[in-house]
This record gives sequence, structure tokens and C-alpha cells, in this order.
Amino acid sequence: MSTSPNPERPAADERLRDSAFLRAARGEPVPHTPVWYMRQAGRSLPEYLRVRQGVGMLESCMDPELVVEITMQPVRRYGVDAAIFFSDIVLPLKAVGVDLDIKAGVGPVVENPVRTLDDVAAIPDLTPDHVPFITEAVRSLVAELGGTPLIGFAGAPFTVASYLVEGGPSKEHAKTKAMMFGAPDVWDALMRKIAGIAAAYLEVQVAAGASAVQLFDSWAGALTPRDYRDHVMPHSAGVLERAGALGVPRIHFGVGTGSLLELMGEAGADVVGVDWRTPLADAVSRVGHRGVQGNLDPTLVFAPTEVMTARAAEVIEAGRAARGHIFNLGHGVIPSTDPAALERLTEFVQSYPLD
Ligand code: 1CP
Repeated sequence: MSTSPNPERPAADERLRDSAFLRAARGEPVPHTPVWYMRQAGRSLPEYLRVRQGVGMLESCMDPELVVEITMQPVRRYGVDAAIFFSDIVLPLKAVGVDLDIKAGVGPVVENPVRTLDDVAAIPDLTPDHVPFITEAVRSLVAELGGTPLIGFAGAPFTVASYLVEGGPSKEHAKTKAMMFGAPDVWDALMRKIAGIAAAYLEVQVAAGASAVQLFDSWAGALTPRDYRDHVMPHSAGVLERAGALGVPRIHFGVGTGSLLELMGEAGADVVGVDWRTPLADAVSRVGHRGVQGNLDPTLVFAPTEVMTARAAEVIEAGRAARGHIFNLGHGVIPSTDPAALERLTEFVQSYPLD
């Protein structure tokens, strides 16, 4: 029934549907534990540093050829079970016209931080016309990846709000939480605005062929369960609900979210991403009938190989009790990571016997 112009596409579609990554995300039996790494593309790879020379971060995210190349680099090198689209959580804001930049060694910086209802109203909603380069990059990637799934992603409302309100990276998220506690009308409008942009951005990626999505709420761990539930979760749930209508698995990830895992599952995830601070076995019992993703301490790749693999084996064993388990680090690859260590880790996870 395929109308695909590419004669190899139906076979690739079948390999894709049957891939270990998508099987695990759907809670089906797997031939091996699938593995990919957050920030698997990027600063830990010499081939990434080479192609990024003299090209700004946002500029590279808007260049489909470069996005395809950078996304493919870790797939080629490690043979991971999924690719993560090379972009950034603030890219859709840039695309609709927010004046921001990603500064090397710093991160996203916003020229005019959001403070008022008028500031929120000035941010346009995202339409596919804002991001034709994303559609083009995803389409090319899906063709090039063949049977390897592509994970699309967006930043969750709280984490993206933190950059917009603080004006840049922050540890305490104090201004953001001050708005949440003190200006509920502005907060609600801002969260709705970002949720709409995130959902529309995920729709674009899936329409172009991404076969799973991850919602990054990296900084949600700054919240108490009560504040997460009352002020943040409904907005993330809205994004996940719209993504659910696309028929692809949804992964919901945050850092330091040991006290939020149940809620992050309830927000509508098929798979809950777990950082390294929570033992995976605990996470499995807390997320209900959902899959888990994670959660080796990212610093373990600096340890002797036998220490790294022994800990990886513990993670895999704990994951077996889950509805599905996707192996990952508990947060992104640390830039000084030796790619050879990730190569060994990938090989170990993929060849770990499950019967
Ligand atoms: O100059 C450079 O090379 C910029 C470094 C860089 C890279 C490689 C940034 C700036 N973003 C990225 C790519 C990126 N960002 C990816 C794709 C790469 C991959 O995973 O293989 C993804 C998924 C993100 C998402 C992202 N950006 C998150 C969520 C994930 C996480 O790590 O928690 C967050 C919080 C950001 C903001 C951001 N962008 C860049 C930096 C340095 C930061 C963090 C700044 C801070 O500490 O607040």
C-alpha cells in the first residue's frame, strides 16, 4: 500500500517497525536492549568539531545538510539503535522570531527576557512554514537512516520557560519560579504558548518521518512534586497528548526528577527517562505500566572498562522488570568523553544476553 517513491522504503519501514528501539518503546520483547545516548552527537566527537568549525550552533541547526551529517555521525561510529535529531530545544523559538543565540561555552541566551503578558503575546505560534529546514532535514535523515529510528524532540514548557524568563542558563531558576508563584496569569500564558510551539514542532518532525519523540524537561527537577503537578504538569501533558495523536512512542525525560517520576509518567509518557541518581529498579516500580529509559551515570565511561560494564549490566538487569527498557546515560554525554569508551559500552549493551 506504500505510495513511497523510494523502492527501498517499504523494506526499511518494516525494519524500522521491528527495530529493537521501537519494540522496547512499545513494550514488546526485544532481541537485545536498545541503546542510544543523549547528546551522542556533539562535542565529544572529533568529526563533529571538524564540521562545526566556524559555523554557529543555530546556523548549523538550520542547515539541513549539516544536520543530516551531524545526526549520522554517532550512528556511523557507534551503531546505536536510534538517532536523535541534531537541533536544540530553543531552535523553534528562534524560528518564530525570538531574539536569541546559543553562545559557545554558555548555552542559549535570550536578548529580551519575558516578563509580561505583552511579552508572551509577542511570541508567534509555530507553523510548519517557520521550519521548512527541519522538514527537509528530517526527510533526508529518514531516507539515509533506513531501518534505524529517528527520535524527534522538543523542550518541555518549564525548561524552555527557564531560558526565556532568566535570559540564559540558570541553576536556581529563581526568576522563573518567581513568575510561577507571583504572576500566575503571565505564567499560564507563557506555558500555553511554549506548549503550543513544542507540540507543533513535534508534529512537524513526525510528519516528516521521525518515529518517536522525546520531551526534554531537563530542569523540572528544580520543582517540588506539588508545584510540578499544579503549575507545570498540565502543560507538559498537553504536549504529550498532542504527540500521542501522532501514533509514535513518547519519551519524557528530566534531570534530578527522583521525586517526580510517577507524575512524569502520568503526564502521558510511554517511556519515562530516568537520570542516574535514582536506581533504575526503583524507577521501574514507580512509573507504573510504562517503559523506562536510562540510566548509567555519564561519568562511568571514564572508569575502567570492567567497572563501566559491570554497572551497565546492573542497569540492564534492572530494566528487565520494566514494560520496556531503552539503555541510555542518566544525562547527556560529557564533552570530554572518549568515543572509544562509548563504542565499548554500545557493544556491551547490544551483545548482553537477555535469555
Ligand atoms: O556550540 C556548541 O557546540 C553548542 C553545544 C550544544 C549542542 C551540541 C548546545 C547548546 N545544544 C546542542 C545540541 C543539542 N541540544 C541536542 C542534540 C544533540 C544530541 O543529543 O546528540 C539536544 C537533544 C539538545 C537539547 C537541549 N538543549 C537540552 C535538553 C537536553 C539536556 O541536555 O538536558 C537543553 C537543556 C538545551 C539547552 C542548551 N543548549 C546548549 C547548551 C550548552 C545547553 C545547556 C545550557 C544550560 O546548562 O542551561
